[in-house]
Amino acid sequence: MPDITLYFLQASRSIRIAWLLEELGLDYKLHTWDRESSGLAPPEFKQLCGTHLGKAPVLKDGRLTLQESGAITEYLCEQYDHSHRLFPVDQAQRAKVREFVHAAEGAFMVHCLPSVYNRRIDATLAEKLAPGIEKIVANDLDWLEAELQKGNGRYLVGDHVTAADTMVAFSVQFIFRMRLGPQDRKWEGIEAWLRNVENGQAYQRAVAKTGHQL
Ligand SMILES: N[C@@H](CCC(=O)N[C@@H](CS)C(=O)NCC(=O)O)C(=O)O
Repeated sequence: MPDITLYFLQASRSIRIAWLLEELGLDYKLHTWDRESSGLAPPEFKQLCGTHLGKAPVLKDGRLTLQESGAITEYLCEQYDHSHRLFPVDQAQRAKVREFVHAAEGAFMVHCLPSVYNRRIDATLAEKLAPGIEKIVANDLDWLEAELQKGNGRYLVGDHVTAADTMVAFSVQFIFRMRLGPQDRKWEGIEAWLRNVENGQAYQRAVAKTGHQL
């Protein structure tokens, strides 16, 4: 039996990994931490998680300690997705899933986070730069909307949850919750997809176990 522990920070990307572990039907120990009032993870998290960066999520599997939600996702799928449900074998589908796994951080989060940092540093500057950043974020959301229109609209790739959904959902929830895109636009396909995956049993179990709330 694997000896897996998830170091989970509230209101964070950690939900991606709790959800994936539930999708994979794996047993895992869960350590949850609330954020400090600064928004940062508490010092105990940083001491215990065993990484230099001290960012969540962190996964331990036996003697392996891993950070970066995308890398953790790929590791868990390689190790435990024996039926290749989360990372399909079909080459084209697998490539699309990998594209989304990377885009979750490398496009969606990279493009919206400057606004979050600007808000923390200087409200006036944040307001000045927001329209430019919103355009880039809107372009990412337009891409996602178009991808959903090409498929069944319920999942990003194929006809069931894959690692694409478990990675990208948080990015989009974060963009909507923090109002990082233009507020005069709506992405109905994305909203319907989010409702669908959020209603999934594994996602619901992950939320119930961790207390995740954004
Ligand atoms: N690219 C990393 C980002 C990790 C990250 O920035 N985590 C945030 C939470 S979403 C965090 O730990 N923030 C608290 C802190 O920096 O103390 C990943 O995908 O795991």
